[in-house]
Amino acid sequence: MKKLIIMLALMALAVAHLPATWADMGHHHHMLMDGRGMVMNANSDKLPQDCQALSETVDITIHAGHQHALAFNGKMFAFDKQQWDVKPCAKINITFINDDHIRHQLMIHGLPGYLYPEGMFHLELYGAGELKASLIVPSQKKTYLVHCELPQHMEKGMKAQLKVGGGDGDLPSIPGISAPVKADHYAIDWQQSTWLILLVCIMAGLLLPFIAITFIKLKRKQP
Ligand SMILES: [Cu+2]
Repeated sequence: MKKLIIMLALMALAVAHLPATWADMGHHHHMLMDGRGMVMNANSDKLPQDCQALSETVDITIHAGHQHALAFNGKMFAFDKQQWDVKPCAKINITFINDDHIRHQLMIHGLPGYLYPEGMFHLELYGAGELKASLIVPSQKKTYLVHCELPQHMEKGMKAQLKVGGGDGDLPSIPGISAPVKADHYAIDWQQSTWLILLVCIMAGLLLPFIAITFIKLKRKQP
């Protein structure tokens, strides 16, 4: 009987602790999830330690999708802009819009870990849709990486940069902004047939004026 009471007491204790543990987990990771997507580590009110006050509040709308990559050769996905500039200690209200029907993320890296676990601000949409979330940046002049971490999305163009106070340089491989670390190489496969096609094209190019002249001469001779 004593054992049963102890067991029941332990079970009651465990059940009582469950919601607290869940709440704690949710709080620790600052995570919001629903059927459309998720927001991790949003921060609309906590000032970084090095900021006395907010310098400005900026609203930024960021589109993600295949159509935004059309401006860049060889790219598949992109954001509609590749760079944003804000003041040190700025609050940024982000509206993230996914124009595709596949998953895309908007991740900002290198933020202070005491406000953003793992230094990361993370928005994600599982398909077309819209999400809103805010963050506050520290005072340091720094360039932050903004990208989509899904396999190959960054390599295929979904990479941008957020400059605070002018930033500390450009990151590599930002479409339209900085040179790639490894440039795409479209090699020509020089086979016998390639040479033959090239030769035929050159011959045709050389012959064309003669054919045209002959044709004109023939036409003039006609009464
Ligand atoms: Cu993506």
